[in-house]
Amino acid sequence: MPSFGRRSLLVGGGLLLSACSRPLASASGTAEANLPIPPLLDARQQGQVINLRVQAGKTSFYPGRPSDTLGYNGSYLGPTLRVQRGDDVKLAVANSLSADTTVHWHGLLIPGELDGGPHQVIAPGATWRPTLPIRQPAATLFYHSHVHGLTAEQVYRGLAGVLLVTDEEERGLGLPSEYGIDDLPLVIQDRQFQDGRLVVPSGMMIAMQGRRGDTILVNGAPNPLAAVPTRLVRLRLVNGSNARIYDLSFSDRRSFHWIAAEGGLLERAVELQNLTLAPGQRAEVLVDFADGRTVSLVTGPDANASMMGMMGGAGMMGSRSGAAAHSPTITVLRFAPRPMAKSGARASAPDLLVPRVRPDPAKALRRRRLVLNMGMGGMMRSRGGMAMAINGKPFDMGRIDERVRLGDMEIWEVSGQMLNHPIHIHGVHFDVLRRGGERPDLLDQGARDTILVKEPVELLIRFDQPASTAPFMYHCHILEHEDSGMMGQFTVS
Ligand SMILES: [Cu+2]
Repeated sequence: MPSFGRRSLLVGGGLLLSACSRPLASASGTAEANLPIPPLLDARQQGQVINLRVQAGKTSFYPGRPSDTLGYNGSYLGPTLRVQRGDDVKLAVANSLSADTTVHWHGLLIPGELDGGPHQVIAPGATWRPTLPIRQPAATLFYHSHVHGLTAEQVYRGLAGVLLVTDEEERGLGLPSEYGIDDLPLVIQDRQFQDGRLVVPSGMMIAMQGRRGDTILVNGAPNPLAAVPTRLVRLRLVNGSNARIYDLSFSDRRSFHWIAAEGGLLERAVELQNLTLAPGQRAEVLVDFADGRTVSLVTGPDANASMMGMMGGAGMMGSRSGAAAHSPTITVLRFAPRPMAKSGARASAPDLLVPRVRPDPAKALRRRRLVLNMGMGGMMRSRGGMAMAINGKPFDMGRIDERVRLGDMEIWEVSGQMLNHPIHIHGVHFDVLRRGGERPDLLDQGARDTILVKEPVELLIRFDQPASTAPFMYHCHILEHEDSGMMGQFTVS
């Protein structure tokens, strides 16, 4: 624990983002930071040109305690980018760091050479100019660094942001859509602080368990307070943590409606009381604040916490980083509903969202099997003593692991050793067919790009994006596992 109380340090804690759509003054006179809202860059309003500058800076998560951080167009995290289906958007990403970086458009269905994976390195001083064709349904996506070997540290220090795709179909549903008012991006991250300054833990246990922290940040603010209107509000939940899996619910156990997974809107809204969100996953939910009561979004223990205990993780279980992972529930952020100007959005969640033609598993032409390996000793040994690999092979930039035919449908059976691992596959959306040989879980539905596996999970995947000049990646989204070799690459041609 830091040597001083957290609460007393939060006054003015919203200094981190250079521009916000909402004043940062304390709403209720409490000492909590208000929720910062990342600035919105709408591609249409910018003539379909978006400029991002990758930069180093100082962020005071706590007043008078600057930390060394990274951000896009700011010192920590980046603006929310909004693009429309059917448009072509020109990006210019300038790297002003002294290290290589990349920007991966996580969830965007675009060809391999535009994907921003480890092969699209932006050297210090260079600018990368991809034109992104947006040809997919409305969704909450995620952009972040994906430079091999440094992904975990660069994301931990702040290189991540939200990317929104919109379309006519989504706008026709009357969902809450006033950015920063009743439509809130919430990037949830756990981070480790010492005396109010961000620290970057390292070592063998970190490679095993991923970097975790005792403090939860939302949009870069520790445990903030969000002022929301006393009506239906849409939360776009983004797990931007390196390794932590959240089990999210409300402190009063109120139910909410889950309306979108990584790939976009579901066919029907699903009423839930809690929702699991693994690193790299996103979920959109509708929450009714009409009763005006203050309520908190809280999380239960990490689904991997008990396994990490069995690994004897001293670093994890010690006083510095154990608290957040093991307390029964901890607060992510608080909501203070208050009357605000009326909107045209609907008052309650719709039952039906968007129809979707589900891919037919009978059309799958091939089955592949991926085992995410985590082991010690033998052929699996690596520098840190803990070896990360897929199908026994640690990641190699020079090796193509799988070759897929463009337009084909396949079933990939993915399982993970020791922990629950969030598998992310670039360039595709997929459906979960079976989990552990049974029907998928309620939370497995929808078009997905990242899903938790331990028991074998069958994914039905259609490969519609070419990756011939540069391959796509598949990897564990526990970023330290990815950096340590739990990643493979495939071509589509
Ligand atoms: Cu993993």
